[in-house]
Amino acid sequence: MPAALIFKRQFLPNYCDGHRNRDGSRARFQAARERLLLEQAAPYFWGMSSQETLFPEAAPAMPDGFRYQPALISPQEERDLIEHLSRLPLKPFAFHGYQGNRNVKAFGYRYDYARRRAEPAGDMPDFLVPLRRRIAQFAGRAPDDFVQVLATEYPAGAGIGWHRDKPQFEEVVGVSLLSPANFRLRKKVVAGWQRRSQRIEPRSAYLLSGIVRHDWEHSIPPQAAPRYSITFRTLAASKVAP
Ligand SMILES: O=C(O)CCC(=O)C(=O)O
Repeated sequence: MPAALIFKRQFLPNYCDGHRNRDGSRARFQAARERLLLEQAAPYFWGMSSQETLFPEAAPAMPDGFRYQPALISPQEERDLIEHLSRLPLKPFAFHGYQGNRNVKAFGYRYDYARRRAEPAGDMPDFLVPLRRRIAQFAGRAPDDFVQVLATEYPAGAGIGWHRDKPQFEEVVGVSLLSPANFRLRKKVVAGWQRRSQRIEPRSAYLLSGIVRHDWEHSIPPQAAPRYSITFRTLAASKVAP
């Protein structure tokens, strides 16, 4: 059966029993109605299989190694963490003399951009211990594996550009606080970029490991509302400064 006829039968149930003029031609209003419905529905039809037209389009799968966990912590835990974070001596992110519009504080290790290495930083504060236990459970690792923590404050209008985490670090778990964000992923392919994204809600966590951590870049576009993130990282054993 021609595609156009399948389309008409599917989207225009009255197609076969429309009003007719005396001479047998279809009444004008019926033809106009048909045209309108065709215009509205055609984009959903062409290019899809007849099976797909029955269901909304499914979001493409996220890359291997990406996991997302909504509601990892409670609203009260979120409030307590924000209270602690707001008292930390956060400093503007600095990169080769350029200052980003987000504010950060590293624990365990910090990345030195001038020397291109991870260097020891101050101990992780006690208030992060229960959260580290929770994210380790989510990641299926021991809490002590997560030896690096970065607290980041994004004021309204701030985001983070496309990047991969430094090779000194391995797995990354990020916890979001205060407002949602669009976590974008991209990977270079022959014809351009393959792209994915995940809306990350406050109190949620995401994991980057394996393929998504090594082969994909990630970024967060500037947002209207302030947000905090706490990212925990394991070390890539052989790549740490002696
Ligand atoms: O805020 C976030 O969740 C992303 C942080 C990030 O990509 C980074 O610190 O490298």
